[in-house]
Amino acid sequence: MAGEPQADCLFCKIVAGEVPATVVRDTETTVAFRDINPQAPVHVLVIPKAHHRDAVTLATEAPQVAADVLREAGEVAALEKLAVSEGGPGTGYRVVFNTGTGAGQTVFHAHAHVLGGRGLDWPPG
Ligand code: DGP
Repeated sequence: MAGEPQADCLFCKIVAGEVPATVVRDTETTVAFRDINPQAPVHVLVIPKAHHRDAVTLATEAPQVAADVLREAGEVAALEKLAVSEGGPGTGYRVVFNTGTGAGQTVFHAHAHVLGGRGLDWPPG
């Protein structure tokens, strides 16, 4: 059933506390933790606690939780002083949802990457 924990899912194991992670925020529906392989000075993943395979599937199956993930991305950015309202050089951040293997998705449990703390090129690679 949609949203049920999957035994072979790494991020479900992080939600369950079976795999350790450096958690920066925890809500009823989401958890945010530092990426193990950071691509920027700030690189935090925001995930729904429920299992959905990617962000668009999450938005279809549980739209309120998709909104929670996006709101939490903003909370993480504020916590990490990336939010545009902080002003100054290097502010602003990117929220990325890699979707599908061709786009670089390697963990099939929906997650937002929150990246910042350095200049971010456009277009991305
Ligand atoms: P993606 O490639 O978009 O599916 O992103 C998956 C991210 O998950 C990738 O940036 C690395 C991160 N990651 C993989 N394994 C672990 C882990 O065990 N702990 C943490 N904190 N992050 C992980």
